[in-house]
Amino acid sequence: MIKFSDEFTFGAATSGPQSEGNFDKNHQNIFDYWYAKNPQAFYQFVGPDTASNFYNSYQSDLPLMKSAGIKALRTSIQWSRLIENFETAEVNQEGAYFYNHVIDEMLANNIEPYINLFHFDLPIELYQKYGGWESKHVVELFAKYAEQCFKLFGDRVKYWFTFNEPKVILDGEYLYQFHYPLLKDGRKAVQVAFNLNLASAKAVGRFRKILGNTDAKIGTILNLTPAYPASEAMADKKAAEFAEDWSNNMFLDPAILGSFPKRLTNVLAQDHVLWHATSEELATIAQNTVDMIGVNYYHPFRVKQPDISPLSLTSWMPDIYFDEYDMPGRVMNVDKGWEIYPEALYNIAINIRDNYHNIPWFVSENGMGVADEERFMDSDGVVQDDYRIEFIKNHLTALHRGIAAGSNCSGYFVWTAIDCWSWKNAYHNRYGLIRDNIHTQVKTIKKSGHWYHDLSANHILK
Ligand code: BGP
Repeated sequence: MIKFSDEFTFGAATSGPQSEGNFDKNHQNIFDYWYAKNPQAFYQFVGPDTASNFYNSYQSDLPLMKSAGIKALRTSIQWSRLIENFETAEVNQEGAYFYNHVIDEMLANNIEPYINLFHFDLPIELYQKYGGWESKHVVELFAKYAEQCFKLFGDRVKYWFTFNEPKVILDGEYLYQFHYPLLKDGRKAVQVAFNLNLASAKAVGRFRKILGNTDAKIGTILNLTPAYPASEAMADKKAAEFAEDWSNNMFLDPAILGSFPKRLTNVLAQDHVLWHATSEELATIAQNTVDMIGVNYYHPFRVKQPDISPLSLTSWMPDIYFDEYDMPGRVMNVDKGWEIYPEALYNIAINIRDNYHNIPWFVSENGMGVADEERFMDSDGVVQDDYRIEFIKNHLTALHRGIAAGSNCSGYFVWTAIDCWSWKNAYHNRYGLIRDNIHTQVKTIKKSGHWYHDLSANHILK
């Protein structure tokens, strides 16, 4: 039996583009655009147009979430819904009406809103006109949009986040071709990494001006994938060191410490791919660090020395310095293709405690995506998802050890509340505590949702 403190928050996470549906939106984001252009890129041709219909059903979805024990909900505002004119950040009134009501309904249900400003959903116009995050002009437009959000909703929202998983923007859009525009360009990825860090810092700066004298807090949400070497061999350890800097520290360091890891910038400079940055921009990053961090954790990052030398003639990619390593005997979620390794959550807790000023943080996503959950439905239509309960339990157990060791973690947000649309995978893998029948939009609490309700009521993990 493990006891979590009374202050510990049991929540859930989702995002605007994955839950709302496209209803009444004036602008397309990159996923809306990509789906319209190439629906076959998405599992069973299912796009983001309906998602889990949150736009129309938030008034009934939120009480359902409450019944599943969710005390705080992290979701995101869609830039393409809230803003009418991206240059001036003029607000779209219908968009503002929607988010105002969602926030009010959350509060009415005693669900604390955790609001994120960007979850992969770049307005397509900004890519077409400026190259999206490759452009510093877009960085400035993001800061203007953030400012509007703080002004519109800052009277009720206490927890703000600039980005979700900036690293995945690099991976999906600029390196490994799983998000539009499907590029493979290591040099651009490096610049985008800098620009995203700058955009986050600029938004933090606007936050300090507008909400700085309130009790509101701002952070960023990072997917941390601790890098473990395949062996104790020096070459494997070096590979893991680079993977750690590239995947985790390139975002953790500027967000919390205000500067980039020297070990990484040295390599990038030596390879002639280091980003363009002015001293003024570096000062903006130094001066605008966050109050807290959200950590999305799903799987570890096991690496070994690359099969071919980094000196080989090839275009620059970060993985000239490491190969991924499939550890024999690892526990897998085969449906998603991710290793299950709860211990990493303990390692993350200790890393934040020891290397990042023990900054306040929480698990902003963790969960298990499983295909064909009808397999596990009982005669009442309730998914008997014992595997999900087991997954959450094991991760909470590792996390609790980190907290007992002094790490400043204040909550656990499961991904996700209601089954939602998962990018290219659409509805292939389901993560929810609540099942969504996507044909009827009837939503039913799974066994894990009932279990989570008891957990969040008692704070006791049995
Ligand atoms: C995270 C994203 C989420 C969510 C989750 C599950 O990287 O922040 O948006 O989608 O992963 O992954 P997937 O949807 O690819 O199964």
